[in-house]
Amino acid sequence: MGNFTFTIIKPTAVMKGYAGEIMSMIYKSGFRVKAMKMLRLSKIEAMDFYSVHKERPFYDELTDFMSSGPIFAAIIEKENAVSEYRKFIGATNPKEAKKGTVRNMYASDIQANAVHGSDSDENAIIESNFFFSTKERF
Ligand code: FUP
Repeated sequence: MGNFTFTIIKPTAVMKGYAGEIMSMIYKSGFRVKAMKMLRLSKIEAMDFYSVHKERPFYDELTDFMSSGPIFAAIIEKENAVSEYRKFIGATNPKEAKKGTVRNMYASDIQANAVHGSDSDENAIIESNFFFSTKERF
């Protein structure tokens, strides 16, 4: 099991001013921040990042959404980070997300579901490399 994962605080959550509260929850759950930045993805970058979903019906809408405003991207560290973080953020669909999870508290709907969390150690590496150089990691 790896000790880091990659997360995004998505455009709607940033726009609504939830980024600080979400980061605070992340720290309080025992994650250490290894890297973090605020940026806006272009449509092309969002399509590249979500290319695993390119055959899905929601791909165009999802990549429009993910490029619609600034996001926070971060690499966070904890033992069993990928599974611990997915438990912490809750189900993809906020209607199914358990009480107290980030998506239960801050998601608007299944698309604007507040945060992204890598689904495997392999993807945590790929996604971290998409956003951060080695000089940006601590
Ligand atoms: P997750 O790993 O929890 O982010 O969920 P998925 O990999 O299944 O989905 C990736 C993203 O696609 C979700 F964050 C939101 C979006 N999505 C939709 O917009 N509509 C859907 O029906 C399912 C997912």
